[in-house]
Amino acid sequence: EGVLPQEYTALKLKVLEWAPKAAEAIKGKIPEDASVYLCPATLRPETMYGQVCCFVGPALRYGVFKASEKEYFVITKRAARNMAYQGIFEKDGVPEKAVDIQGSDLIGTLVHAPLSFHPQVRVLPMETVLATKGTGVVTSVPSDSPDDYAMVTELAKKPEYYGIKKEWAELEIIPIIQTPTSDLLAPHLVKKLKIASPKDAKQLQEAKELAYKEGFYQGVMKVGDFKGEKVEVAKPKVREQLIKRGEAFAYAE
Ligand code: A2H
Repeated sequence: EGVLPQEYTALKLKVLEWAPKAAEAIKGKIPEDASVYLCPATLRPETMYGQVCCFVGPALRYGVFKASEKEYFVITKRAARNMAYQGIFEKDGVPEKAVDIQGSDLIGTLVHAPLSFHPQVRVLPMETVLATKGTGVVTSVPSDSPDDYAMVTELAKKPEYYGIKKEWAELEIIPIIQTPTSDLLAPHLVKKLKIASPKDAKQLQEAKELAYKEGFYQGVMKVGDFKGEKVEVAKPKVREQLIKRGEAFAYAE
């Protein structure tokens, strides 16, 4: 790990409809007039137009933490502690956990994805989500993230195995960023490096590095308010816009 803190953008994906087990877990424990959000941490806010689902680790434990009277966040306990320390929650001190939830119980929950061409997306499983990084929640942008592309491809291939509906993993992948190589850089690299599944960790690492460099330094926005601008320039602008609208907040670790 580097010495400098990682500056994430934590997105607020509002829960529209809970999966049955999650609904049971939260019943009576959250005020009726409060909103609950899944809060994925991302380094690529400018790609949020391309969200198609939201990943959680099925084996991980999450909490529903009270951010304010009206807002609750679904994140790991570790992230809640960091957020409390960074003054993100209304009340200082130990974060207040309203509910404990197993990642697998969140699968199928319907959330609102800010900026996305697909405003409503499902929570889906990804076994490689780390409990030790970010919030333990990862928003999925298969156009620009090789990990995300490999995972949604796998989910669409074996929906029964993962206990999901096939259509949840089959939302259209829309080009967001044009680079010299492609306007769907992640799918292009996954095919080129012959990555067959999310378990091909070594090739995925390589694809991830290639995609990040080319996307950041040579990418141009194809969509959104900053269409035609370089990714380098658009990234902080999209981030600011999301934060101003109350759809995201700064989170560091
Ligand atoms: B990124 P770094 Cl389009 N476990 O967001 C595994 N991966 C996690 C995670 C966790 N607990 N928390 C965050 N991440 C992912 C978008 C994206 C991302 C794109 C392209 C590349 C990319 C959409 N997914 O990341 O180790 C999140 O995915 C490639 C580095 O802190 C987050 O940004 O550098 C990124 O990893 C943070 O990884």
